[in-house]
Amino acid sequence: MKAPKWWIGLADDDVEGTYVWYGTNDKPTFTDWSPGNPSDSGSNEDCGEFDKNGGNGLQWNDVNCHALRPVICESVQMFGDFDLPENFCHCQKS
Ligand SMILES: [Ca+2]
Ligand SMILES: [Ca+2]
Repeated sequence: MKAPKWWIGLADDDVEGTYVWYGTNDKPTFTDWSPGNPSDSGSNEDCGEFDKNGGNGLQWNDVNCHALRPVICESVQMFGDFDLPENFCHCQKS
């Protein structure tokens, strides 16, 4: 993985402070927020990201949903090693 940060598919844009998985609205059974996060800085951070430099490394941070990040996708099958383009997606709900 080349990018330093990636979307992980968690958001609290429906109910502030309650993070759910994008697409299912299930609450996560595991979290790995970096210290001090989720911080909702500026009352403006509703999407979760992996941060390569976060906390102990690859811990989670909440950030503005309009930030552009590559996305990590759940898959049941490996299709080989490939890189998604930079700025491929963001987690803003439509
Ligand atoms: Ca938030
Ligand atoms: Ca944050």
